[in-house]
Amino acid sequence: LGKQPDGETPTTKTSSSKSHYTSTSKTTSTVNQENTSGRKLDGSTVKDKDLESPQDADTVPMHVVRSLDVTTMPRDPVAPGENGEGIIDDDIEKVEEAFKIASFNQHVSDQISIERSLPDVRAEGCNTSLVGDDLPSTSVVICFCEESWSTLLRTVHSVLNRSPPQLIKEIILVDDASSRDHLKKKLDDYMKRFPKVKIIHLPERAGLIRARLRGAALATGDVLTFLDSHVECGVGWLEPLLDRIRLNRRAVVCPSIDVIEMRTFRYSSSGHMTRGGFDWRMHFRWNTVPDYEVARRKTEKAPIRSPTMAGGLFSIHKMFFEELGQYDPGLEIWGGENLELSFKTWMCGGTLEILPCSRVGHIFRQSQPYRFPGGGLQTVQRNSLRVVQVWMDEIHRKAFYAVNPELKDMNISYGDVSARRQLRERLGCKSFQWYLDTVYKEMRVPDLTFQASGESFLYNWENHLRHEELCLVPYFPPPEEKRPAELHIDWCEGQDEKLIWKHTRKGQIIHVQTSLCLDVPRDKRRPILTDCTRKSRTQKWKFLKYFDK
Ligand code: UD2
Ligand code: MN
Repeated sequence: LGKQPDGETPTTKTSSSKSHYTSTSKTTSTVNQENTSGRKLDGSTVKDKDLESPQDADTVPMHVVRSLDVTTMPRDPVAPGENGEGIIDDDIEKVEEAFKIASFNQHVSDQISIERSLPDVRAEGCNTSLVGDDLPSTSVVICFCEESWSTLLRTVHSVLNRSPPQLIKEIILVDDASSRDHLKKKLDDYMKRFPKVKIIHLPERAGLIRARLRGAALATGDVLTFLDSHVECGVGWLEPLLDRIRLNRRAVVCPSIDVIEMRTFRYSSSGHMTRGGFDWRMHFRWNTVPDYEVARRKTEKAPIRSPTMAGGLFSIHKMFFEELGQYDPGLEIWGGENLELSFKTWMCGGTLEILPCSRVGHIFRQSQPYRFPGGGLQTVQRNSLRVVQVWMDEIHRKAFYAVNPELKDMNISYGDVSARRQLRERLGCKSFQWYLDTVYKEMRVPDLTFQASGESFLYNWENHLRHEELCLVPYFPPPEEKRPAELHIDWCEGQDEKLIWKHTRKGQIIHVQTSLCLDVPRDKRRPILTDCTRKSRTQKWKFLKYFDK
């Protein structure tokens, strides 16, 4: 701490004044959460012509991206946390207390400079990449709720220090009605020294989705860049993002998200081989880049096409964000908006990429330091339902309910989605099946014909006990261990006979190939396979629900 920030320099002329990046500030300054129809304010509903990519995009003058982390220069290289090192803190009481407040080790964070240096973990060749001279400018929107002081400041300083100043139109901090004292006047006072930082304090909790919309409405840059409030941007993080949008204004781009370990604050690379997906519970998932995408890309540093984004860190042209109807303002607090934006980006004419040349570290935490007024699970389920109802085709909606039968019974009200469906219609978006076939080829739609569903397994008409792509199979320990057959889960693909279970009227679940029964004998804690002739009570099973064919 105590080092003078050096990121703020007088604004130079930005590219927004250039002809093919017509400023959109006029149309967007009045955008509020009611205007989410995807319709332009002049009433036209056709796709925005200004979003067509400039013809000369790849013949313009270029320059080499930033490769030197300027903040490493005047500092003590052995100070705590420098170069992304972690700190092991043995003060267990303090650490526990810190986790209670922040859901991460705030105690360690407070010991690390808010301008600490980071390792350059970009993919090979990134530090000599060329980017266009006329990059669009960006407004960085960071919303926060109950964020810790040191992590919030480190976020803002990393943006100021590691971005070419002329590209940053402003940094908009949206305080989502936090109650903590340091996020009020103290924050306002601190940020006064940075003319580019604007703060809005929302009087009432909006949730991260509507808070972002409030920030976006104030933005005057060409591109919106969203960040979480506990990140650290790496050297040269911004230019690759803006360069992709310069080439294609319907490109939505994410930095590679590195990991700031929540206990030690060690910065570690997430590599160059992951992309976003989702499962049929509508949870975001990290997947290994599949072979067809590896083959398409010629180098390690090439953009990775990604079916979905994690949600927190990305850049999008402001006009494209508007064309897509921004976010569904009916989404509450947290969750679902990442899949909504991912689905419609692909389905409605855009692309979504992760850039191995742009690195931003994020503190992944296990819980949140803020409350969910409507209940955590309920809120996320309701948000997911809205997204499913609007963006999936009939067959995928059915698949979703089949994997989540409890949702049908709970009859959760997801509110009115007609305006969002109209948006999809008006934009002439492609089908969800097209999206799966084209950008998420390895994703399979689950078999819808289940005969029964339990808490964690579905029993389909092929007589498999399935959990998504995984199936229940017997496992036989080596004979010398003299242990009974156990159960494992394995990929369902290519297992054939091994997967077949017969559920009898009396309740037994028989593994057909071996004629053994699923059992949890009293003295065992886990299910095993035993002789069916025991006919014991511990061999009787019941699913939560049974279905007709
Ligand atoms: C991930 C995303 C997050 C968001 C979320 C799904 C990353 C790294 N993070 O969860 O951005 O897309 O998935 O919705 O991809 N916040 C508010 N008001 C609220 C709740 C949160 O302002 O009511 C802020 C919060 O302070 C943080 C940001 O929104 O800066 C994201 O919340 P998070 O960090 O708790 O979400 P995360 O990273 O678990
Ligand atoms: Mn986060």
